[in-house]
Amino acid sequence: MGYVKDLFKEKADAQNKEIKSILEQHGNMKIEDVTLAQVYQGMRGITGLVTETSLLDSNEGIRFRGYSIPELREKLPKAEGGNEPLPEGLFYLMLTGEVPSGENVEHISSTWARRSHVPNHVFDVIEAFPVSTHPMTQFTAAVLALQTESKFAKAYNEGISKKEYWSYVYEDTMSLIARLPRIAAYIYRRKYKGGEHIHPDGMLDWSANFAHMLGYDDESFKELMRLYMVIHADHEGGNVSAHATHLVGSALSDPYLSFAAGMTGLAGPLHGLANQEVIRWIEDMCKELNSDAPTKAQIADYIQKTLVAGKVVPGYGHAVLRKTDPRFTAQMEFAKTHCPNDPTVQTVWNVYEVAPPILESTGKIKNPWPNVDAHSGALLKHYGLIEEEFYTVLFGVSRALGVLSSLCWDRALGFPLERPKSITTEWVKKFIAKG
Ligand code: NMX
Ligand code: MLT
Repeated sequence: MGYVKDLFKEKADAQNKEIKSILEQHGNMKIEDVTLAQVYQGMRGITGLVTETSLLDSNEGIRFRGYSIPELREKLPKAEGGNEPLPEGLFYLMLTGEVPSGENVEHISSTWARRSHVPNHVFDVIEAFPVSTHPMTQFTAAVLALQTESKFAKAYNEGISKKEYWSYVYEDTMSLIARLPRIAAYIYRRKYKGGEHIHPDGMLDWSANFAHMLGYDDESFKELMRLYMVIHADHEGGNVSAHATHLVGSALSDPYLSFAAGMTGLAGPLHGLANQEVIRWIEDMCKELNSDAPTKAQIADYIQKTLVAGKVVPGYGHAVLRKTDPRFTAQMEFAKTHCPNDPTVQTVWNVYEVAPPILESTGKIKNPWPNVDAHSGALLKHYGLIEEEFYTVLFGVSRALGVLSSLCWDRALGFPLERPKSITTEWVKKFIAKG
């Protein structure tokens, strides 16, 4: 058994004891009331899940095991000569609750490199799609095709004890994360580079190898990938991709099936597809104005036009956050160092100045500030990764780190089938009438 796995088991045993004692002593404690408005309006503000890997504060943004993004950028191990945190370290932190050493991170990197082989039938499944198929559809289908490799599904079939679930979910988690960059890069090179695939380089860290297989060997692009993979990894448990993975996993569907469910949710424009939509929105604006650098007044007019057309301004707003997303700020800082004069980056910054007061003036948008997706496309475009349909796949590869480490916790803590109660409007009317 690898030592990360041992440490995880030790932490999970301790957490299990603690939860047992919390429930024995305080199981009947009420944490909040639920209103009819919440039930009808997307369950906003209802606390109904336990997700150990990260916690979102509506004003401050995300913290992973208590650490903010600036703290992660400082504390997590970096690649040699690099400044950005390695996502392997974030995975270790989310899984064990401990900040890893350089050696811990190298262990994860080499484990993932060792397990990265993707069986041929997965490539055959990708090849069966017309090249025009959206990359998120190809990606999700490839993950489902990879389900043939699930150790959990096999062990369950053979009849394992509940106490062992976590161990097989952990093994699937490690192998699935290891394989995702190869699958994603294959889809990218097939769709956009005429099928000229690039072999993995087992000596590189997970993100650098991903960048390499995509065809970007520039050191600063590799740094961007490391940062990108860290900041998109997790956003507590209620977001669509995390919640979907957790929900499907609660039926004891294996990690491949559960993660595929999360990815079909991430592919929606109000969730992860927003990164594609942001770049399209900027490009449509530039095309309409016949300019690479629209003025703030032109941007303001275009935002008004978007709102009048009954559309959302992509990259703005959030179901929980009420301030600028620190993931936006981290990308802005990266851009200030690496590409401050890029025209699309400058447009993103101009939108940031102009959009919030306009959105606020509608009187209905609860958060007029940018989210993670408002910035990411401009950075990718700067390095030549201009194919915006692919952006959500990058988000998906990163999100695997959070949702799959959470799935390990779900099984290690023995969480049951998730099945909340639903009601009908008829039921609501009777309830109101009763007073
Ligand atoms: N542009 C225009 N209208 C908006 C926006 C926006 N960016 N954000 C919210 N609204 C509208 C929203 O459609 C709703 O209108 P109506 O009452 O007519 O249905 C009203 O404002 C109130 O919505 P909120 O309560 O502020 O937002 P909610 O929690 O329902 O939704 C989002 C959150 C993220 C779905 C929403 O802000 C949005 O659609 N944003 C644009 C898409 C986006 O950037 N998504 C990415 C989120 C991050 N991620 O990666 O997942
Ligand atoms: C996320 O990263 O999942 C998004 O910001 C959406 C959310 O948190 O609801």
